[in-house]
Amino acid sequence: MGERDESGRRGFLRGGLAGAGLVASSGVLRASAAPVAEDAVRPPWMTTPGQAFTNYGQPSPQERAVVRWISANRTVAGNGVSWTPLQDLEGTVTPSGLHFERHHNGIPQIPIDQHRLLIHGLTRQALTFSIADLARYPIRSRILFIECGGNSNAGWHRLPQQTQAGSLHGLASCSEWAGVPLALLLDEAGVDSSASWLIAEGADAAAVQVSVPLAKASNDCLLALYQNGERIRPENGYPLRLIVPGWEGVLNVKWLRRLEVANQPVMARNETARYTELLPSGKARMFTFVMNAKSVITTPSPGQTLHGKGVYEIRGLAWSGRGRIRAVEVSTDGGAHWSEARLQEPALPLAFTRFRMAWEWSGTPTVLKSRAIDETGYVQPERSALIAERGRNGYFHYNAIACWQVDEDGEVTHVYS
Ligand SMILES: Nc1nc2c(c(=O)[nH]1)N[C@H]1C(S)=C(S)[C@@H](COP(=O)(O)O)O[C@H]1N2
Ligand SMILES: [Mo]
Repeated sequence: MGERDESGRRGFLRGGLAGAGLVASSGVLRASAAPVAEDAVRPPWMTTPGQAFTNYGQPSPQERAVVRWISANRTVAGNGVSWTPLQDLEGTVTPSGLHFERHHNGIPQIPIDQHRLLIHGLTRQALTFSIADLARYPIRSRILFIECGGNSNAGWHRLPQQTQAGSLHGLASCSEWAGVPLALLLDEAGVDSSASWLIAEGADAAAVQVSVPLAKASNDCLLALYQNGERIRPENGYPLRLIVPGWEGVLNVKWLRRLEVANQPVMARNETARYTELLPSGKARMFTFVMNAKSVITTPSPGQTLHGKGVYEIRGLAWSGRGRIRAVEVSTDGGAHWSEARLQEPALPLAFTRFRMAWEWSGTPTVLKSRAIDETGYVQPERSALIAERGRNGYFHYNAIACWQVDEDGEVTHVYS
């Protein structure tokens, strides 16, 4: 049955709960019944004309609390992160102004007509492109998540951190990215057969450098010019950004200025001192590019309160760097039983996938969990399994099942199982 058949109150109950009649008769989903006469009174905003046009729209001032949560590094200028408030958003696309941020040295202010992209190294010819030059190539667009490799790393702490879902897992966002397929420009430059890596460099003060295997670079990478229909926001890489679908956020170099075709990785700080981790065996994990499947329940989630027993819709996001989300299973009893949530269509590969499931809360304390399964059959692990595999030196790539406890007052907190 498609989403449409399941819309409305009856579908909600039928699709999500056995014994729907029982829930309906308990009256938990009713709207408040107002006397009809009250509807006839016109509110003040219907008695005078509204406000004037604006050149660029802004969210309602009443939504002022829906903001990125900033965590700035006080010792390095412009270094830090800001988190997407996942718990306050719906659907799958992150509003551009709420896309998470990770800057190593601030946001450069680049005049668009002075920006250049250089492609050089093991190529038949070196090429430079202005933004206007790039705009003459065919454009492709995809809805894709970007997730920092350090997202969710509070999960490695011994005690569950008490903060909102977005401040735990919101170094991940999803946008429509439009730009020129990188493969086209690599073809034009003429890549030497000895080449195996592509080194990308940003035009920020940190001059962030990363190495991308050439096979990935010439497969599905994009040189993005647009984000959610408009030019990329300054903080997300204006005017040009490399998009490496499904792989660690750091590879998605912002303010992209240089691509060097090479036969070895550059071994920059971000791939040696960072993003390399010791395993219990003493071996190091390195170049762990793909982001594994993850899911998080955004409603209800920590900091939110359920107002009494009855029917609620559990809502959340799932994504995988290996492709499409095949299923999301939800447990409302701490993991004893699991049921499949409904996925919002279309469930696109390498994009946020929204899941929803009806739940009748009995009013007794319980733990909510979700686990993502992607199209490769990969199943999001329990925290204990992740720690058994990775040991206690982990900092990056934490993707264990998140557990939200609902207490008898309906308050939601973060727990580990
Ligand atoms: N030039 C440049 N590119 C960069 C970074 C940076 O600081 N400078 N940060 C990287 C990291 S670690 C991540 S997770 C993503 C963050 O992208 P966003 O700020 O658009 O969310 O950009 C990557 N690209
Ligand atoms: Mo990152």
